[in-house]
Amino acid sequence: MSNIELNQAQETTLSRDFTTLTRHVLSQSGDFSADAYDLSLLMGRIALAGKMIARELSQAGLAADALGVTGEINVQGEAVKKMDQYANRVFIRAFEQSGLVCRLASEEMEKPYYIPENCPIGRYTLLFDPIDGSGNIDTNLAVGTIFSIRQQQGIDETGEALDLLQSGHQQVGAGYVLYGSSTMFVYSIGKGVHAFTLDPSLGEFILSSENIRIPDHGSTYSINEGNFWQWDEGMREYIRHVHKQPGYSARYSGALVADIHRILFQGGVFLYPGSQGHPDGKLRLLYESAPLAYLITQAGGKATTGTEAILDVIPDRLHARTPLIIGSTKDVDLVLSFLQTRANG
Ligand code: P6P
Repeated sequence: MSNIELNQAQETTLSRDFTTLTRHVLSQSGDFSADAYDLSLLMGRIALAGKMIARELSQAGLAADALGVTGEINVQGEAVKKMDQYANRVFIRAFEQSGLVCRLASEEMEKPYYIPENCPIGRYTLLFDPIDGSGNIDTNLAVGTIFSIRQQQGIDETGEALDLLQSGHQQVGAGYVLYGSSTMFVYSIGKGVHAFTLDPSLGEFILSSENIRIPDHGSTYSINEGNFWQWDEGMREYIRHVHKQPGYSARYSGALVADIHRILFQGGVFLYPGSQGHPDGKLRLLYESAPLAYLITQAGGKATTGTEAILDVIPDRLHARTPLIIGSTKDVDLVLSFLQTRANG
């Protein structure tokens, strides 16, 4: 490599290493307004929470009393993992005295958590699933955090968060942190989808993929086939189709974020349909399906309940669930063709 090429390579690396998350969000905003700075700072606080959770996860296997369950049952009726509780507390601490977020709504909390010192100056509500896929923690498999950012509209006098019961189009930003072989931060504020990889030596998320576009088709279909006999006949016919067609691979990790991350980069479709016992499926709209639908749509993909675009769904309660079919446009459309054929009899 000539000296000139070496310098160019070093310049490229330097330029990349200085494209940190907060700088990127600011550049995405296109201006240096107070709103742009607030969003940049907010994203930076989420990233700090992600780094703290990543650190705890990396040591969970060694730290006494870090794995396993707390013995409590959350609002979802699920056993609370110790890491779920820890991650939820990290988010609360990350946003106290931040002046940014007035209200936190989490899978782990029945009601939203208000931070009075941040209201009304804090103009955002952060909705999040602190650890998605926490069943994977005790076996050291990938897990994630999912977040959705909405404007705080006025003071919620009743504390019922009725202003949050709006469609996913109200989101001003969304993303996830993936705790995998590396820790990644993927976000959008409506101007494309961008991925950052944590450089532990710097303690910074560094830009690794910008303006990600999901392939319009992929070989992956991601679904828990253990529920096969619980699904509608149209969904079963789709599964029989991909079983018979060459070129499909089943991939299902038990963590939504990990499965979506694969599909974002390689294409394919993730499905968590409704079932006879649970017609609304399992996944929660406001802090799982809607933020991921925002991201995948921004990347050129598609997300639907099977009858309605996820981003159009208006929930009737904070912890509402929806069926989810999400991924490459051609693959989602193929699923819909089976569902609609069956529905039309
Ligand atoms: P099942 C994890 O509990 C989660 O919410 C998602 O991360 C994951 O995709 C799904 O549920 C797994 O659910 O019923 O297949 O174990």
